[in-house]
Amino acid sequence: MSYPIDLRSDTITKPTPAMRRAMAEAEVGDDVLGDDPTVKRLEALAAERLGKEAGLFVPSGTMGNLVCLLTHCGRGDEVILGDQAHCYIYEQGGASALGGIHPRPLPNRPDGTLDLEAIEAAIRPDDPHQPRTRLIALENTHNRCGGAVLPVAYMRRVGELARRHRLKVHLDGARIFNAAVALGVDVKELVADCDSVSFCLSKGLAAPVGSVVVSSADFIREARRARKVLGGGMRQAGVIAAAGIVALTEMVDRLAEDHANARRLAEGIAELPGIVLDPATVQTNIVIFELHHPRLSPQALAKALWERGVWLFAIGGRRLRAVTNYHVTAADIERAVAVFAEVLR
Ligand code: TLP
Repeated sequence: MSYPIDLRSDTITKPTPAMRRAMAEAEVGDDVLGDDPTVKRLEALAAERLGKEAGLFVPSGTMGNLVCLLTHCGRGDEVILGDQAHCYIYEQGGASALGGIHPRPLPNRPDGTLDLEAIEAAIRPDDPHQPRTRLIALENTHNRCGGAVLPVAYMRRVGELARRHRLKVHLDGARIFNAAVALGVDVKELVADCDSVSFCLSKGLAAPVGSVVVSSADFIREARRARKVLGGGMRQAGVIAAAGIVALTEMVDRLAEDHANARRLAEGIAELPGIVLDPATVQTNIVIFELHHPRLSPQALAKALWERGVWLFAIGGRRLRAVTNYHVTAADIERAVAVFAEVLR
């Protein structure tokens, strides 16, 4: 049993011993000059895994999304995206602040999808009064929708719709390997209809830093320019890319353990006083629930749990979020459930 039981996010994961060794031994060079063999190896591996031509190593998921939006869209162009999307809510509006890109938010359904008819209806006509629709951005798994998985068939249908209207599709695939593992499909299949994908190495896969953007070779050439203007050109970045290679080769399959732990946590707390949660909706490593308790606000619950060594976040309104990760064991989950029971009863 490890203390504290840190369920604030999967971003808290620390590098594994194998990652530390790979980092210490990494061959490096100046990656802005194209000299870092380890970064190149990671980019090629990521592209191969996701079935795309090329990859680009970036420092964060936020930069991955921003680089892609800046590459797809010019100033005044519009991106259709979910009103619960990470890149709409949690990225400081970077695409509009830095790129003049106009967001067109549509309601995310509880399963993380956008209604296809609503997408189609939101596409602008060729009219000088209006911005030009360029891009549809999806998120899979969907963070604010409780780690919901967008299935292959849905991704396909959005791809078909986009092609019919000559639009591009970007995927915030921060947790795309969680989605692939939950569905039991090859990740390639899940992203086949996406023109660009940004995925994170430093969440469930436990690398200390970094994300990778994958797409066509032409797109990645342009994205590399966008990364540079944002200050994301890194020099001897092989030191961190080495951990990313271990993340991709050794850490994907074990995500199933995080999913099982999340489901168990949900089942354990769902019946407790004040908790509103259907455990059947927990598909991956994120558990979002509401609290309607006579004594405790969500903030008060988070504080009481914190004091007893169980860490999670209140995320607004009545909602709280717990995220299982590499450092949380099945025994920790049983302990966390017992602490919840103690606080809520
Ligand atoms: N998400 C973080 C917080 O920012 C909320 C978390 O703890 O979940 N896309 C998605 C879907 C994400 O969940 C995140 C991070 C990002 C992008 C941004 O990644 P980073 O933090 O590497 O910039």
